[in-house]
Order: sequence, then structure tokens, then C-alpha cells
Amino acid sequence: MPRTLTVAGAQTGPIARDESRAAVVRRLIALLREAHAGGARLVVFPELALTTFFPRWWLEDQAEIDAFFEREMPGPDTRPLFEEAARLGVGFYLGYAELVEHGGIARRFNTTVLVDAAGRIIGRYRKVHLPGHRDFLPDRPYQHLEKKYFEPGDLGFPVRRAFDANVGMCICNDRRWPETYRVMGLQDVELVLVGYNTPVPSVMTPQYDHLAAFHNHLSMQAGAYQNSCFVVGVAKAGREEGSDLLAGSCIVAPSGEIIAQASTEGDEVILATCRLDLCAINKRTTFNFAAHRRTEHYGLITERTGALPPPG
Ligand code: CDV
Repeated sequence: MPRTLTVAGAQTGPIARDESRAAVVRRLIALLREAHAGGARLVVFPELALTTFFPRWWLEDQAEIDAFFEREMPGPDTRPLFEEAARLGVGFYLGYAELVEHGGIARRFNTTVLVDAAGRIIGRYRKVHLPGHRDFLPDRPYQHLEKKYFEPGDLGFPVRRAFDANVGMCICNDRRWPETYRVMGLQDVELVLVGYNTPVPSVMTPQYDHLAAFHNHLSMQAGAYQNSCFVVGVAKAGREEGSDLLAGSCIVAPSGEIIAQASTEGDEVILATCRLDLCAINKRTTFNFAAHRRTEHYGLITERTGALPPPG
């Protein structure tokens, strides 16, 4: 009996700064229902799916900043999503800004949770590769201040056995880094989930704006192929508070092929039935890690962070 999992990407369109959490959650529930009606057992929402992409703004008032964060999950506004998902018997993956207190010290992370079909949180991930900058850049039309508002994640790249699959978690910029996928590949990942907010034009690399959609898919297709897994990449898309966010949500097969792709910049569900046994093709052959990896030559990957030129 082949293992299959029908998974949905629930892309959202823009979220206005003054849109209430309750209103956003109603949109997510509508997407969840549509995905369930299409047969999905797992629904993937974007990064920071409950609010506008606030790292585009330089904010100094801590109370104003913290209004974008969740202190509990589920909380009063998000509980209806958990309850509806449990009622339908469908799992989900949700990105949000997380504020936790450890010994009286507030810590802020860019977080996702993996929720099972009974509405229980079974996995949590905190974004490791925070892009952008910490300081105000006066010559830019908007900022990318993830390094100011969040600290790097402290949970590694977790892979959980759930939905009859090995499910890996990461967020947005993580999808551009081969290390992300390889750490999960070494945990035998079969399905990588990733939500994203990709502002275009880019604050960091305006030279590559015309390639933003290409680089988005290139990263996820390479990660899927080289680690023999499915990848579900889900955008918050469209013109949000005067800034454009890349769409192009997609589901990638272990062959590297895109098997479902969004066609709009708004709220949209994409679906694919993933034949999880397809992961085994390359896991047993070209990318049989146990047979072919040469870890004695990979030391620099963990010893050195930045690139150095060769001696001489
Ligand atoms: N939210 C993100 O992590 N965005 C980055 C941008 C800044 C490049 C991304 O990788 O899409």
C-alpha cells in the first residue's frame, strides 16, 4: 500500500496593519476549509501569517512592536483555527511572531508550529537564518529588520514523525541555504514545510529583483532534489502596505519538479497528493548518504562561518 499524503499550501494575500487577528484567522479558516474539501490532511500557512510583515518598518516603541507578537499559542484569537482544524481532522503549519519570557527576560522569535489532526502542537521551529539588518537604512524605501526584532532560533531544524511522514520545519530565508535541507535530510526528511514573506524589490539585492521568482523556486527545487524530499513553500503575497511580496507558492517533488503552483497573488489553496515512497528513489541511489557522503572533507562547513580566500 503506497504511503500518500495530500498536502495544501494556503497562500494568503496581503494583510493590512489594521486588520485584526480575528479577521486574519477567519481568512485562514476559510483556506483551511477549502483545503480540507480538496482532500488535504495537512495545510501549510505562510511565515508571520497573522500580521502584516512588520520588519519593513523601523519601530522604537516596544509596546507597538510587541503588538505584532503572540504570547500564547493558541491564544484567544487563534483558538478558533485550532478548533476548526481539530473538528475537520486536518493538521496545519502556522508561522507567527513569538514572545516568550524566560526568567523574567523577554525573548522574541520568528516561529512556526506544526499542529496535528487533533489540534495539538507537535512541533515548533524558530527561524535560524534571519535576513536583513539591525540598523535603520535611510536610503531604502523600506527596511528589513528581522535582525532587530528577532533573535536566531534555538531549536535547530527539527524533523517530526507525523502524518505518516518525516516532516521538517523551516522558515522563509532558510529555504535559500543548503545547510537547512541537509540537516533535515540527515534526519531522513520526506516533506519540508516552509512559509515565506519575500519583499520585492529587495532591500539587500536590487540587482536580482528580476530573478526573485526564479531564485525562490530554484532554492526549493534544489533542496528537494538533493535531499530526496517534497518541499511545500507558501507565500504571503501581493501588495501589502505599499510593498510587494512575491507569490509563487509551490509544492516540489523529490525529483525537483514543481507539481502544484499558485497562480494569483491573493488567498489561494494549492494541493498535491504526495507519494511519499518516491523519496526512496534517490535516497537509495544517487543521494544514499550512508554510501556516498565523505564527511572527512566537510569540516569547514561547521568550523568556518564566513568565506576566506585560499592562502597565497
Ligand atoms: N522573510 C524573509 O526571510 N525574507 C527573505 C528576503 C529578505 C530575502 C527571503 O529569503 O525571502
